[in-house]
Amino acid sequence: MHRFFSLFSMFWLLAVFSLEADTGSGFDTHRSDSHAPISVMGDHVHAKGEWMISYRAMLMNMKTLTNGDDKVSDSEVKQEGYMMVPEDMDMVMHMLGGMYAQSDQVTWMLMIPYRSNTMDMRMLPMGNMGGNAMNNGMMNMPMHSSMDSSGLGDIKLGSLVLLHDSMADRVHLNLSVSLPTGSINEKNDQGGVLPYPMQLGSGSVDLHLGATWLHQWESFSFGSQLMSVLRSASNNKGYQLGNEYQWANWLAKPVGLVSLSANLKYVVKEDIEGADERLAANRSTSANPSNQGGEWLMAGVGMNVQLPKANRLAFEYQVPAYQKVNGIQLAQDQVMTFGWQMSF
Ligand SMILES: [Cu+2]
Repeated sequence: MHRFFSLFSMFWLLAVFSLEADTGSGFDTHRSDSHAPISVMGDHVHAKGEWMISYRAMLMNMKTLTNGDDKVSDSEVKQEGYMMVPEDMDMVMHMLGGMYAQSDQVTWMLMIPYRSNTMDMRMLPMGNMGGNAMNNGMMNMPMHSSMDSSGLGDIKLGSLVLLHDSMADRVHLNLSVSLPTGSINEKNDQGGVLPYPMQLGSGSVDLHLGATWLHQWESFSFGSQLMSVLRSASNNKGYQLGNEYQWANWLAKPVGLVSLSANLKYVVKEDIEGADERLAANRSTSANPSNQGGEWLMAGVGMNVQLPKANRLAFEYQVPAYQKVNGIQLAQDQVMTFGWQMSF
């Protein structure tokens, strides 16, 4: 936590001291690299009266059961008392976005996500589980199973407020709120509640606060964005997702209508507080509230392409350069983001 606060203050000191006195806006919003890599959201503001609509698809894959930053074996997991482990998880998020600039200083934004998740599970070998397991009817359960969930996620709305606009730099604040429109009551065919990562929303009103700094050189650009997701309260199932903190830093090189980017993003997600009483925490590792969150350093390469009529297409591919999960979880494998944007 305070690690992030110190990063935050460093970021602002750097931003404030490195910016030249305001010499009027010269920031070129028409360059191919004036938009960040597509996985970064709320990266740019618009000029007064401008609209933008966008679509993003994010595909995330998780595999390899991990304890902290190390692979973990079945027998170690069983020793902790779990009956099942996840083997593989795919998360897809489709996101519709809208932006409107009320003035050069204030841009409003709306994001509507649709999520779908699949998780393959494996029963741990019975071995010394003995009579208890048999009495619970565990013998009748298949070795492998899979579960899925899909639907609307948490709708987010908010504003971007431009604080500084000079020849080479722009700094804006990201101020948004998400509403608990995503379900936290997803169940399997037998009516059992799905574990935390399979739910579609947080169940709480969340604040999304951050700041973005963009700098342009003649033939390169740099961007840095700090974002936080702060949960306002416990949800009606008795738990609260952990707060999240992200720090993305990217370099982009415009080559005509194409922008090539490299992005390094540090993500911290805190553990869940409380628990969904309907989930037995020893049933699978992902049903335990202390096996959630962690830290990830994601490295990505991406491309933005400017097309006629203010259309843009973008793609980014990210892999973890480092990760350490809280407790036992599947490790992040890769993230792909596709996007289309059109302004008018
Ligand atoms: Cu936009």
